[in-house]
Amino acid sequence: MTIERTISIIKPDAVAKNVIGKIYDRFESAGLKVVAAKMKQLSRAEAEGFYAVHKERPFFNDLVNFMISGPVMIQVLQGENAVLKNRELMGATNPKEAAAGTIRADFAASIDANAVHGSDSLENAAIEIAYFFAASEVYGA
Ligand code: RTP
Ligand code: MG
Repeated sequence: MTIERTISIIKPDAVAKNVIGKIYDRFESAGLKVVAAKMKQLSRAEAEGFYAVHKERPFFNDLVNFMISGPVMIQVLQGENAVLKNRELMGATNPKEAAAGTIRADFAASIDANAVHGSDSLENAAIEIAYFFAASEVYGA
């Protein structure tokens, strides 16, 4: 059994749709625990830094503009295989391809406005947690 931590971000579209609680229910029902959380309006520099890995991609500007279009809800999820479990709960990047019952299938409108972000590896999870939270702000045992 591997207890991991991962970053989840509820993106501006899902915050605006008022489905933070419904998305938290997916995490909790799957055995993932919220051990840190903050609502935040990202600055352009924060969003560019967070998605720096994509900075040469054609969709980078649209992605950054979308991520700063309203507040996001950022949380650290802790639990068994948290990184992969969160990605499974999220569903495919393009909601049209996301499996039925996943967060993106149920709450996302398009590949740009796709409701949630999740760390894609344990290594990136550690980097992303440190990007948004001080160690003292994470409450998992
Ligand atoms: P995320 O990082 O937000 O959790 O999404 P992801 O891993 O499923 O997808 P990723 O490849 O990391 O892409 C980051 C975000 O960029 C937008 N995107 N647009 N138009 C396109 O082809 C395209 N590809 C990616 C999506 O909004 C995606 O969530
Ligand atoms: Mg990604």
